[in-house]
Amino acid sequence: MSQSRKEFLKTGVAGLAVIGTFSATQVAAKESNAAKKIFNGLSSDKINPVKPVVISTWIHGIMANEEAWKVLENGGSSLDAVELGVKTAEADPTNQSVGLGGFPDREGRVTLDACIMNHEQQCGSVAFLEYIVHPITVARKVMEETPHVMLVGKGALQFAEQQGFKRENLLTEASENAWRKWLEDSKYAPVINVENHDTIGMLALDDSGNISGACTTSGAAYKMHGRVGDSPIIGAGLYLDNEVGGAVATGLGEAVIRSAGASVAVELMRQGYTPQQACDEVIARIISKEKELKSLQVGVIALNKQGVVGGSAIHPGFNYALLSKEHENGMIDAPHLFEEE
Ligand code: SD4
Repeated sequence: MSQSRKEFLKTGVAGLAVIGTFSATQVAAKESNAAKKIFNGLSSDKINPVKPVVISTWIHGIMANEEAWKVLENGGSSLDAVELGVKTAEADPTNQSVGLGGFPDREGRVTLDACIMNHEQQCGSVAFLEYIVHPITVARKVMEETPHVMLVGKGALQFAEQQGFKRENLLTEASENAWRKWLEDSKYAPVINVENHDTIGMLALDDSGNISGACTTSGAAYKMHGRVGDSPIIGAGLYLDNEVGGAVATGLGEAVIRSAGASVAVELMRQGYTPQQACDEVIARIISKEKELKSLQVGVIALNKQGVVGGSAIHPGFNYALLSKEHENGMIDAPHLFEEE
């Protein structure tokens, strides 16, 4: 990317969002900022669902939203909704980026990352967890049954087994075959928008007006053994504050961690940004700081207390599923902020 393009992003999209205190006029000015004109695709600022509402990343979000809706439409909690919702992707062996059937690391081992957060700012997380189909449920157990937030590796597995989870082989034939093929070159080059599904991140606002979020993944395919991405890191892959809203990220976790993606989105919403603007700003900052943008994809989605949603990405191809009382379960193409020259 040329310097001028970077500068534009800094002073255009990113420039409108320097963290600080904004007057009402400044906040209003952001609404009509010319920078928004560069957005491609549907601006989800236009969509104003009423509660309950659920959003989740990628096409597997459709099935996940449906599951979450069974809880939400009966007045259930957003926490139950997001846990049940993302479990659909974890259990699906054909989904090679989450849970069972996930692509392994370079040693052929499937290691999972997940976290969950509720409206009381409670959270639980597991990382580098092997053999357990539903890391999100283990993460919830960490939140509810331990004094800790995060357990990793062997300790997380030990805890899961103590909680009654059974060990299973998560490496399906299809993922093993893909890994064996990868071994021929052994080149670590994450492909963006893998088959249009990647990490599943979900946010829900329930009838009581409470927000929860969940994020779960098998991480980057063929990563180094022991690598942990953004998905189990509260503040990077997921963050929420029930006074404001929540955000989840997908894509290359290293870039999301470096930008504290989800927590920045929430802080921007606290200062008056719409969910769409907050997501755009997080993506713009990543674009302005990361060097290798061609092969770097990050997508962020956000939901605020009013049930307004937003989503944004570096490259085209990122979408998210939205379901609410007023919006049939369907995909929204997120605008992308990076244009190759
Ligand atoms: C991660 N955000 O572990 C997750 C998923 C991923 O390429 O790897 N996407 O970084």
